[in-house]
Amino acid sequence: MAAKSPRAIDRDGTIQLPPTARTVGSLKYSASERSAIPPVGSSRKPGKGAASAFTAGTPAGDRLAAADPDKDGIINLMEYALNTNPSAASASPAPEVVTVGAEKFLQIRWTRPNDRTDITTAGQVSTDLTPSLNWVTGAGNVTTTITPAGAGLEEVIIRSAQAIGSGPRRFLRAKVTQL
Ligand SMILES: [Ca+2]
Repeated sequence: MAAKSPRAIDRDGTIQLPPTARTVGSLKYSASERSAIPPVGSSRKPGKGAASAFTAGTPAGDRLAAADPDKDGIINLMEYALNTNPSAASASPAPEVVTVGAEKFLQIRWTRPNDRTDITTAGQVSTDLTPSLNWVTGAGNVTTTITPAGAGLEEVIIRSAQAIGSGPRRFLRAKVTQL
């Protein structure tokens, strides 16, 4: 396995995937290895649903934002952002190609509870996968829209602003930052 350097990405989790016109590539996660990040998804406010997203008895170390106790490659912070179960291996949202007018765009889309006010979620694009060096944001590059999606839910859509086939290969990812 090629050595990548998730260490360059601090205090965040990412999803990144190759944007080709023909395929929807596998999702890749890179994550902070920092261990001082406080747990996420483990102490929701009263009345906001489950007290913990973790299986009872999960050690404190496995509840840290950067931990991955179910070893599915998705750190807890991203599990929280994606609304997947941090205690059971989960599938990540499949990348999609969406048609807008006559053009096609790469996007990532998922639905989650609308109470994720303790994180930010933002799309980024890059022409390569050099960690943290070439990832860019901005409406001219990528859009991130979060809209209501029914009772207590919201839909996150991260979409490349570059139509497929209209420029160089680009990678797309969701960056989640704990506030
Ligand atoms: Ca995990």
